[in-house]
Amino acid sequence: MTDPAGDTIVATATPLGQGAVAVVRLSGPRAIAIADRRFRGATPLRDAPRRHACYGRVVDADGQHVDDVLAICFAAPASYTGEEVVEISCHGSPLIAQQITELMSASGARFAEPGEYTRRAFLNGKIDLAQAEAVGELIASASNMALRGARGRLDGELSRHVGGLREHLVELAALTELDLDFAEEEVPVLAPAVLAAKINAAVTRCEEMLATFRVERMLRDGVQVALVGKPNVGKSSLLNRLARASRALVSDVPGTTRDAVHADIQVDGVHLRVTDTAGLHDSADVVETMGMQRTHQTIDDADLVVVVVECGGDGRTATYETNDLPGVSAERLLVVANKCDLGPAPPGSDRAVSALSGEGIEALAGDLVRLSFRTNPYSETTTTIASERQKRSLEDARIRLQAAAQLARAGDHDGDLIAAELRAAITGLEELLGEVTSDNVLNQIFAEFCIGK
Ligand SMILES: Nc1nc2c(ncn2[C@@H]2O[C@H](COP(=O)(O)OP(=O)(O)OP(=O)(O)O)[C@@H](O)[C@H]2O)c(=O)[nH]1
Ligand SMILES: [Mg+2]
Repeated sequence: MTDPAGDTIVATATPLGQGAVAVVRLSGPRAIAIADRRFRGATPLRDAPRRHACYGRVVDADGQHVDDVLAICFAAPASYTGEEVVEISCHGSPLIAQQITELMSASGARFAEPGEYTRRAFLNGKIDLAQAEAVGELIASASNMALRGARGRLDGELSRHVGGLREHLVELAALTELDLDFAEEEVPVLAPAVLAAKINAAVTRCEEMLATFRVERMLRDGVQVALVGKPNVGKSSLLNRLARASRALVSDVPGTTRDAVHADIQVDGVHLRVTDTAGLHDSADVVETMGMQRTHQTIDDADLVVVVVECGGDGRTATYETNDLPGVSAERLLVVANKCDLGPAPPGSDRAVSALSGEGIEALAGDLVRLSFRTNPYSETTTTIASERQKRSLEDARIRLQAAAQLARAGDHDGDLIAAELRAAITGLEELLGEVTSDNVLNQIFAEFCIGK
């Protein structure tokens, strides 16, 4: 196996804390031999059947009983890492798990680095790089939707999609190169217009995948929703209603909220991070001005900006002027009229709610999710990309394909240039899958993993 260090690693695979069971995992060419030095069961692990739970004890160097355990041995390559693996389940005490890990280390195993098991799985060809990243994403998923995306990538959806595109480009490049070989013959294998159309179709596929990046980010980190508006319109009251908890101070004094206040809520399996902000108006107050600067930052970062106005107000707070929020495009904007218990909603508002009575709040929560995904149509079957790295590789591929398409459209038989661009695009896709990769890239990816994964 392509074990870079040729050594056997050990780590606790379960979180440090009390639980029913903790698992210590060894992986490497001597995993079973090392575990056997501390395992006492009906038979030594080396003679036990593979993938079979073996009951026994772990003992320390003096033969003292450390814990009763179940050990399962996996023979290479039929394991998570593709190497020989032993998983030892002990009682879920962090102390016991640590003792067993240390005993295995004293018997010849090395403490694993973060993500080293998954890294080995990648290096041994059990999974590709997009799938390795999906392991981390799966564990970090904060919502059901995020989980579904990560699950799909781990199952190889993205890899198949990108792999299919790469195959297609390899064929196109080969046909283009074929044209070069028969350059004297007047009729090209592929007419320039046909070639350009085929390359353009590949550009579209890259763009479709790139468009999913924002969606995945929203699913993973939560959708950022900003509540903004004039003072006293009820932004903080709305936040509290949405969060079903008293998160922000509410008072009839304008300028109550100074700092940004967050509340995390789950709607339809999506995690929304709603931020209440300092009311926007002209103020000489230093602290309030600082708060308003924060408001502008929150607006810049938001996926959706909810402008709160009020019903039956003094007129000044009931209207929203587009020039109040320069730089916020219409599709990122929702105007919500609060205090609908006091009167009709002012013209120009998209929704009417009452933070006081709760009217319209549930519907609003659902709308926040729908609107956030409006510009990024997402369905359960969409193949999504999740990491910055995947995005960069796809962008590289797209730029090369666009250049190739332009050359093809020009139709001046620049076959070698077109082929070179196609080959460069193929390299971009191979980078995404991790077929060409550097230690640096791997270090970056796996540093974000936890130890034992
Ligand atoms: N009648 C009625 N009053 C409301 C409603 N929502 C909020 N209020 C009242 O409006 C006043 C201001 O509410 P806040 O939530 O503090 O308003 P805000 O927009 O956060 O104000 P600042 O933080 O000062 O910008 C309070 O007295 C609330 O009780 C509503 O739906 N109906
Ligand atoms: Mg407030």
